[in-house]
Amino acid sequence: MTDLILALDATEKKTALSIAEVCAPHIDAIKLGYPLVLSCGLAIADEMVEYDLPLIADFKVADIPNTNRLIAEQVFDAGFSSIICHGFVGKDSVTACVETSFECGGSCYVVAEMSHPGATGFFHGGAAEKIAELAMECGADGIIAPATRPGRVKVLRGIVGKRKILSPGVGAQGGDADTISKLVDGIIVGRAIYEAKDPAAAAQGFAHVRKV
Ligand code: NUP
Repeated sequence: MTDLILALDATEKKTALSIAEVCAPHIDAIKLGYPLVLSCGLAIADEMVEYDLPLIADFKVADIPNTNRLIAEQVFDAGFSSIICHGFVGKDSVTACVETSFECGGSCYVVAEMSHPGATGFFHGGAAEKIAELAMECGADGIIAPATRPGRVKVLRGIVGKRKILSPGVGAQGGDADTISKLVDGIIVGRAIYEAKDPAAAAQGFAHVRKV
């Protein structure tokens, strides 16, 4: 049983808001990333307040510590409750995101391994494990790990213990909700919901894996 996080990558503001509105009763959080924020601005977070759901900023922040801190401050000032950062940039950069999240009353998730096929080129061979260890060392709230590779999620679970795993790749990327929901704390679903003819019904279709 898991949380259902809607990856709202629709780029048209009206469409995005109407999808969020109809899906809100069936989801546990909304993840916004570059597609929607570059199209509508960070203030889109304000317009989502009425749905009363945690907002996750998926900017995969990957810069020097000072810039990471400045980015995280903007994100939390805008009303987000969580931020996603990259871990390969190292301990000081991840720490900047984690500390800023803590100071702002939010949470921070570190990408340990990505879900797309090409991710194996860099994240396999020990890198994902090292990043997951780093995320724990830095006090992150959890990691991002791929729904497309449940076996890898099990390995990473061995490193992060009870800390949270949020998992993208369900649906459009081929990940299976039933399998992965037993292993993680949140599944992240984008196109399978927001591109559906009836997004609310598509979101409701995941009700059996939600912990409600
Ligand atoms: O490894 C990752 N894979 C991934 O798909 C890390 C991510 N943050 N994402 C994001 O999850 C991706 O950018 C998109 O917003 C969402 C998955 O969307 P979809 O494939 O379900 O449409």
